[in-house]
Amino acid sequence: MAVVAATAAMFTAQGANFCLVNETLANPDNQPAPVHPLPSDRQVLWNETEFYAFFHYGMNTFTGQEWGYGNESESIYAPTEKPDPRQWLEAVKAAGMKGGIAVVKHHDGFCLWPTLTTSHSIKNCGNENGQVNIPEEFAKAARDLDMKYGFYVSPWDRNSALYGTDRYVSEVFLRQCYELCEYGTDQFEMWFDGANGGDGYYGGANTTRSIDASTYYDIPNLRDSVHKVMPNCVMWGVGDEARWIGNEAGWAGETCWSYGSGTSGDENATVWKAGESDAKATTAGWFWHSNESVRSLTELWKFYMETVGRNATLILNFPPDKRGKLPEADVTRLAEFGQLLKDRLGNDLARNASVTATATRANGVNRTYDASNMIDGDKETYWAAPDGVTDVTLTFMLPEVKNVHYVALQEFIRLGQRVKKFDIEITTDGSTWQRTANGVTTTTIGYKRIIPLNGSTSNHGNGYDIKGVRIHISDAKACPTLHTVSIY
Ligand code: FUL
Repeated sequence: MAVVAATAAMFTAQGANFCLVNETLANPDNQPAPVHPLPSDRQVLWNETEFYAFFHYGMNTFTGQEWGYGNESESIYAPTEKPDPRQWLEAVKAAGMKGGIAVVKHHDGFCLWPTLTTSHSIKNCGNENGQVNIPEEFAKAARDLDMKYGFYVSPWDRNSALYGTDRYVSEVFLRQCYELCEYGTDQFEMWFDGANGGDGYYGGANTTRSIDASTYYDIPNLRDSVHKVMPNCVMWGVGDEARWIGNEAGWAGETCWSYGSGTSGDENATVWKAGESDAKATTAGWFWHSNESVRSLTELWKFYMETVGRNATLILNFPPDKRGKLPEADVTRLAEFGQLLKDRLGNDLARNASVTATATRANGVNRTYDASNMIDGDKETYWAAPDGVTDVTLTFMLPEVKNVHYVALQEFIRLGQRVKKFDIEITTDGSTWQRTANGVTTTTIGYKRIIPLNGSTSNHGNGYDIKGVRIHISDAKACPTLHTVSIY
C-alpha cells in the first residue's frame, strides 16, 4: 500500500530528533502521515497469523534429550508408525491456529528430509517409516488445510565437521535453507534460534567451537536470497524481521512496542520488529518426553491473553511422539481450547453497536475515516483522528444490555504503532460511566490488544451486564488510527 503524507513525519533515533519536512506528495485520500518505524507488507501478513504451532520432532524424540550432541547414529531415528504432519496440523487448526512451524533440523544436525548437504539425515536411518520427508509432507498438508507453514532449521549444527568454518555456511547451512524453499515458496516464517556454537561432535572432532552469530551466518545475504524466492517469508530471530519476546514462558509486556527488544520493546527504536512468544504447551520440554502432560485450559488461555492479547504472536509447541503423531491427550486439549476461544472471543458484539467519536478525520477522495470503520469487519478500513488530535473518546453503544468480558483493539499498523495511553469505561445504565480493567496497564495497543474487563488474564469471571463501552485515548505519537474494536 502506498502511503503518502502531506504533513511532517517525526521520529526519534538515538536521542536525536529527525523531521522529514517539505513532503509535497499529493494526498487526495487525506491519510494520516505514517509514524516510523513501519512494518513491511510481509511483517503485516506475519502479524495476522497471530496464533500458530511449533512442532519439535526429530532425533531428540527418540533419545529423550533436548539438545542432541550430534553423534547420534541415524538408526536411532525409528518412528514406530508413519509420521503424519497432516495429523499435527489438523489438531492445531481445531484450536484456531492459523499455521505451524516444523523443526526439520535441530542443533544435533539430523535432517528430516533427504538433504544433499550431509549424510546425517532420514535417508540413512534404515527404517521405512523414517523415510517420510517431513518438510515436504508438512508443506503439502498446510496447503491442503489452508494454513500457513514454515520451518525451523538450526544454524548451530553439532554434527557437521565443517561447523565453525566458512564452508559450513555456504555449503551446508545456506544450501539447507534453499533446499527447504523447494518444498514451497509460500512459507510465512523461517525460524533461526539463538543457540549458536559450543561443544559438539563435529564429525568426530569432539571440540568446542564458538562463532560470532552476528556475522558468521551471512544473514543479510540469506535474507535477500530467501526473499527473492519467498517474498512473504519473515526471517525470525537472527534473521531480524521479528523478535523473541524475551522469555519462553508465554507472556509479553502489557506495554509492548513492535520495535526494540524484549518483553516491552522500545518506544524510541527505529526498526520494526514485532514480538513473537514461543511457549511449551506440555510440561517437560520442547521435544516429546514420556513423563510429560499437556497444560490445562486455564494455562493455555493465560498464554493466549498475555501474548496475542498484548501485541505479540504466540507460537505454541506441541511435540509429536515416537509414532510421529501428536499424542491423543494433546489433540483433545487442542479441540477443547478451540472451543474455549470460540466461546470467549467468537461473537463480536461491537458489530451491532452504534459508534461515535469525539473527533474524526475529514474524508479523502477514496477513503473515509468514520468511526463505523472500526466495526465493519474490514481490516483495511480504519477510523482516524484529525492531525494534531491525540486525546479522543470513542463510544460504542449496544442495542440491548449484554454480558461482556473483553474489549479488543487493533491499530492500523501500516501507518505505525501510535497509541501511548488509553482507558476503558463501561456503562450499565447508558449514562453513567465507570473505569474498568483495574490493574491492567493500558499504554500500547499495536497490532492487537485484548483487555480483560475484570483485569484478569486467567479468570474469565462473570462478566459485566452493560449497555456500552467507552475508549478514551489520552496520548499517542500522532493522531491515532484503529481499524477494529471488538466487544466480547
Ligand atoms: C532454543 C533452542 O535451543 C531450544 O532447543 C528450542 O528449540 C527453542 C525453541 O529455541 O533456542
